[in-house]
Amino acid sequence: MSGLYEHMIAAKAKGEKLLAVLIDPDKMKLETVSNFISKVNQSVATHIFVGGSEVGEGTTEILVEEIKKHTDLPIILFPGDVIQITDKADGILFLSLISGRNPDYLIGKHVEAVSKLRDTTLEVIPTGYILIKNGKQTSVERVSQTKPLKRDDVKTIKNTAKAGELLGMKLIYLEAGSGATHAIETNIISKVMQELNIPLIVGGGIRSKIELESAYKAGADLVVIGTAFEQDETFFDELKK
Ligand code: 1GP
Repeated sequence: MSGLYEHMIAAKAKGEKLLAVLIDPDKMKLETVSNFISKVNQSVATHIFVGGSEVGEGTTEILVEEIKKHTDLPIILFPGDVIQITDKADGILFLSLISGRNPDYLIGKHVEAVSKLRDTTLEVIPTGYILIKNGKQTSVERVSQTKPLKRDDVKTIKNTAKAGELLGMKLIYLEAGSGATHAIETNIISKVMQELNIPLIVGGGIRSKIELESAYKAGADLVVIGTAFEQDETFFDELKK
């Protein structure tokens, strides 16, 4: 599969909204993949993201192979670490945690990843990853040892996103954190969207169709949902094609 980014750009130009279902290899059992993916296939989801903050070596590859057996949707790695890179997926969000100041997550892990990426055909999509405070400590915060940006400091959030774009990143991802108690506020999404020419991803704490639509309306081009589907697969019924 090629042209993942081109497809995102084309969708943005047409005002078509995208939805990624996030699957954490640490939480998904192989025997439940087939049933779960059949629900994804019947929903409006356009992408499957695979990744987590703390995933054991080899787990991601086995899971991606299993998912591939059941869907034609593009599978994009959303890796918390270099060990999650596998050629079995179609693409990878090459995330730089630009809200933080930990050199490992800004550039260090990326240097480490290159020897693995060289041997793959993955489409690499440079992504500015911005963690925004949601009230409780997220696993990204804990693992990366960085502080999220404050919700009320919209100026810094906007400037961070724009700096990412000016550095040549192709996507900006506003992250409230997996299982966040509050999704990113719509005013933050719309202010950031106004700054950017590149597609905007929003994720973390989105649990209802209303919240999903509000994020789209505010300017998110692609929304990522993981926990809500993990906790209640009937949510897919509300999102049928
Ligand atoms: C987490 O943005 C993703 O990295 C999705 O978050 O699990 O809260 O949907 P949820």
